[in-house]
Amino acid sequence: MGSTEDLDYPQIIVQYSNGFLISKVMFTACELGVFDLLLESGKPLPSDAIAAGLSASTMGMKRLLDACVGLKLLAVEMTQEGALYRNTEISNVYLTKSSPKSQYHIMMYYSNTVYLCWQYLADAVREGRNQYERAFGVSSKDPFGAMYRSDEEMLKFMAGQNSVWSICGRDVLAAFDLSPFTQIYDLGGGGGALAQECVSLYPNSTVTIYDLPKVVQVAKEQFVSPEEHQITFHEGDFFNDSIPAAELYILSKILHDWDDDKCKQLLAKVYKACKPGGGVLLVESLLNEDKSGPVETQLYSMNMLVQTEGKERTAAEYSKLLESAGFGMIQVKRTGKLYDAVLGRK
Ligand code: ASE
Repeated sequence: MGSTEDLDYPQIIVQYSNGFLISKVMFTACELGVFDLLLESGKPLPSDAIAAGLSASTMGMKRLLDACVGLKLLAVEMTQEGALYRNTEISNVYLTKSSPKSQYHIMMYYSNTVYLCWQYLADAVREGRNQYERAFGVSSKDPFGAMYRSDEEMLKFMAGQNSVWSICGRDVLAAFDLSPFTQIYDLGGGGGALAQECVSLYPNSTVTIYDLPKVVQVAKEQFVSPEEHQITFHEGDFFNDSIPAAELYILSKILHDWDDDKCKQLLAKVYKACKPGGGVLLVESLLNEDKSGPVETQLYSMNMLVQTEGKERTAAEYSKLLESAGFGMIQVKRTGKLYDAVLGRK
């Protein structure tokens, strides 16, 4: 890291300029299956074997592998037969498709969808709205209509959103003792990875995933096993359809998709449905009160600008939204990871 006083050589400007090159190298190695092949092989491999195994050019693959070594995503050892490449520990755990902690799907979503929206970041800032029309030629009026413009896009989004809970799910659910709440609704629960973390952490709970009919259908078919008896489903649109009574509602990365008016509307509806003594758990990435950081959250807020109608907020902003809907006894827990937790009670 360059110091900010270093005006002779602007290390930080160079580093930020190259940031997207770093992302694309990692995304591409994932997409081509480099880490999967090296995991399956069980032994270090030369670049030509990796190239052949992945139907890539030897020259292109060699360059990609060397860049991955520079990024510490691969290790290389020199032998008489030449360079042999292997995964680092972190790549085995997070970059292979089959690992339970795999971040592969979120990276594919970033690389192939988010990336294209960011092409129009300047337009998003100028106009103050998302860029689906420019990026994909679909109306930006209904952001989830645009995000789910095809079954394939919806599946990619659901798989991507699921992957974050393998690294943050336990922390956000353990931030508060949720064991008094046994009847839980996960509004916009998507692929159900957070619901699965929830029933494993709270064995006496049942979680109902409330989401759009086509999301629920895919969740049942591809993400949640029918053997998972603590998880049930409810098909609906939480803005336009009724929300059943429950003890706890989880809104995980939901409010950040919407403006304050829509958030208040949804929270008022949740408050009405909520049983007395029940509550609502917001799972979001919290900005500092002066919005000075964390930088990941600031960047996510830029992404909400290009992709949704929402933004990332501070704990005080979420508390105000909760209070305006009637919730009280608001508690905030920062986890130190990407996502934090805010609990309000009825
Ligand atoms: C949403 C979450 C995301 C809507 C669109 C999204 C994410 C990416 N696109 O609710 C996950 C968070 N990551 C970023 C970059 O914002």
